Amino acid sequence: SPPKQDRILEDDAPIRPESGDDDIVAEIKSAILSKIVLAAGKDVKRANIHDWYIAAALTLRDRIVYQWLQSDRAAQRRGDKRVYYLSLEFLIGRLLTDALTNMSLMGPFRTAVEDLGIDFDALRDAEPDAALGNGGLGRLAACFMESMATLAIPARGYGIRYEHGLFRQIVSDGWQEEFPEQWLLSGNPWEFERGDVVFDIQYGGHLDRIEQTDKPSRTLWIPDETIQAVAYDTPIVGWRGHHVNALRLWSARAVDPMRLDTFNNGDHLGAMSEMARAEAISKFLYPSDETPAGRALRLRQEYFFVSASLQDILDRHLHSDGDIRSLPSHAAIQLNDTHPSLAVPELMRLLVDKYQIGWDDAWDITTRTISYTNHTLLPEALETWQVELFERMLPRHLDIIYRINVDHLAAAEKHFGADARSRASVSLIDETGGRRVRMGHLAFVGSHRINGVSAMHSELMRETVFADLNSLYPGRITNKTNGITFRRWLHQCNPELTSLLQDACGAAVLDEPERLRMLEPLSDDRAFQQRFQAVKRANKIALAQTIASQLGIVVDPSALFDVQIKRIHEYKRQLLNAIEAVALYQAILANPEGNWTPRIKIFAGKAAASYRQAKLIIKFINDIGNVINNDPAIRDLLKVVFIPNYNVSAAEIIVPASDLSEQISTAGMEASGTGNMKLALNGAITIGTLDGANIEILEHVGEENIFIFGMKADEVVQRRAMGLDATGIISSSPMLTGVIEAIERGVFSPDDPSRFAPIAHALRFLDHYLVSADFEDYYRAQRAVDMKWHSPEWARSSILNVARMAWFSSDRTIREYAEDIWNIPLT
Ligand code: B1N
Repeated sequence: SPPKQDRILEDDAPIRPESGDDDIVAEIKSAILSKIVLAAGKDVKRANIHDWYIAAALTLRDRIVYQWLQSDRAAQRRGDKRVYYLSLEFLIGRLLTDALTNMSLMGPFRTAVEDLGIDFDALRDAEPDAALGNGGLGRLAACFMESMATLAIPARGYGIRYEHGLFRQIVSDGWQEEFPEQWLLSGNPWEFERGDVVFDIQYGGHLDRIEQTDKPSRTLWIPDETIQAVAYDTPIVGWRGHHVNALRLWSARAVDPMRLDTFNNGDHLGAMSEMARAEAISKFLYPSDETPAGRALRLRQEYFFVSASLQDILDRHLHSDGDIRSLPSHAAIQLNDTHPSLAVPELMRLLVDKYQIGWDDAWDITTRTISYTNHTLLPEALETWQVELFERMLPRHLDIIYRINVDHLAAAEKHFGADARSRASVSLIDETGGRRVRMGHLAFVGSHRINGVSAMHSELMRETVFADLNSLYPGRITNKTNGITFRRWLHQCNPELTSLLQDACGAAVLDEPERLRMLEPLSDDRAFQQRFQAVKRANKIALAQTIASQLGIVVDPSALFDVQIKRIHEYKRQLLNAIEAVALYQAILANPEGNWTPRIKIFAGKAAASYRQAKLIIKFINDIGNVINNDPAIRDLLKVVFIPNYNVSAAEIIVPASDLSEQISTAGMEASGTGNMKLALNGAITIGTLDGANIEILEHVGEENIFIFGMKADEVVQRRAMGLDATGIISSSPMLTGVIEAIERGVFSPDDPSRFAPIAHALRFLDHYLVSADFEDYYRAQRAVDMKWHSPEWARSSILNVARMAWFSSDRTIREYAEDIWNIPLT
């Protein structure tokens, strides 16, 4: 039973209703049963697995809420500085197991559920993934939310409550097909709708200039469209359940649900058109990952969530402090990439237009509050918006951006002198070929800190895209290498390994990952190696079962599981991996008696719906798999498997079962990568290029425990300058020649021999991603993998990877943000 009302109101209210550990299982059981009846409105006998999941989630949520309110009250009382993490994406996955682990209730809940005759795993699987993100950027935001809660940093995530998350991928005849995702269809037990937290968001219209005697003129924005943002809060529980933060997601709705006059005139659909236009804003996640999503609706989404969040932040600050000018001491606003860059002009607008603060003071408040994380330097992914579109949708913001640019360009002129090139390169407006607002520049200029996500990436920021801005504002760029939460990516997804690690390093390893170092002396210990390998094998058997049931493909768990799981993108080079499979296939056919290492090449990932070449690569992987897997001459020495609909829950099964981690992006193109960290933490050995965080993984695990190949970032730049033609490279590689010719002959597409002509053409003449150029060295590195697989060195390296990954915890990353960017002291 809940505590008495008056206790709840007190600041030192108990964490949750007191109860002895003995009756906790009984208490959970009875709570779940009453939720079935009272929340689902059903007889227990008639409850289906989904009802059981909802009842379990609500039971757990009740316990979290007490802790949540307590965390908030404590932060409020202390007047703590808060972090506001603005992100267009949060790739959360399932929450039940996350919250259970962190609340230390996994055991009692499992027992309670099974006592009630319900299969706990089925109940867990009844929860849909919250897939409100595309890939690494969105998952990083989710890991950061968990780490901030773990470190008891008062923080709130802000984003959009998309009704449909990332599309569901179906692979049909080898082709990707996209279907809408429906995570909210049967309700979301985690969230609280805040009917009282609603903000008006305005668009369009025009500006009026008001001249004032003895004061500077004022600008009045008269918008012509208003919609509303409604808050939904989801609690995010930190490790050990001590601290809980909120993820606040905004949903869009029309001010009026319909126009009654239109309806009464018989135009029933027309009457609801405004509602449809408003609701469209939070309808879909843009399925773009480092590909341009240049649509007006995307800009509407960006402003929608930025404006709602900033109004909310300022309201809350004024409510608790009373002085708008003290904002920078109480709030740190972190922009996750440029998607929330409008925070810069929006904060200025609110300070200047609404709170009547002078421009210079407002600018000082803004830049001391905001900071910006850059996640990509790919030119095609750098966000810009046409000035005309901006002017139509957000005229006041464009006006403010121009005004910011005036002061900024004056500073640039002082710094660079009359150099027109530098001036043009730092301007907030790109004037080359149609005027466009540069969102990265806007975020940079409006921030006190700008960070990259790996050491090399941050260095490249200073040297390339932001070189001139860096010279104008030296010292603003800093590095914060990404991390991952070990709670989800080790404790939860790999419980067997976790308990082995607790045996070896002590139970405290759960709280102090540095203790993983204690594995080092055990890495040569034969008995320990065997226990370690037994865990891996069990995880591989589980994955093999998934593959068999989903795809009808039988894979041998004793083969090497070679895994590439991430968005499909040319720069990530799934194609390099796939053509290596073809080369290996041909080599096995040519020498069937060779000492081959049985391998399962496992791919998973989604391609942006509009990205043709990436979708063709998916078809290619599936088609080569069809040929190779069904060729009796191969005798199961090689299999190629594409697991459809990759998402967080699929990763949680694949990661613990991986032997080899493919991190093979063209050097200089992957800002960091975080899958590389998840796989290494679970004992997979990396084969990779010197790119992103791979470089830091190399530094930590040591060169004998990783396979590095390929051109380095500066060599990539030089090679491209020589042209993209790979004819010379191909003619000096009989193996690559054989692969390309087989593709061109239609060996893998007998039903349509020219299907993969665009792939062969790119390999020959448009080798922008250096797939052909890196092929030979990659093949060599793969054969070194084969050699090592057969020696005890494999287990040793695998253990040493786990032992040396502690630094990649997102707790470490968040501590660095707190110290260098947010100025939040940690105890
Ligand atoms: O962000 C991750 C990094 O680990 C990856 O290396 C990086 O590729 C990824 C536009 C992006 N960069 N940019 C995006 C996502 C969506 C979109 O619409 C760009 N994603 C990354 C975390 O730092």
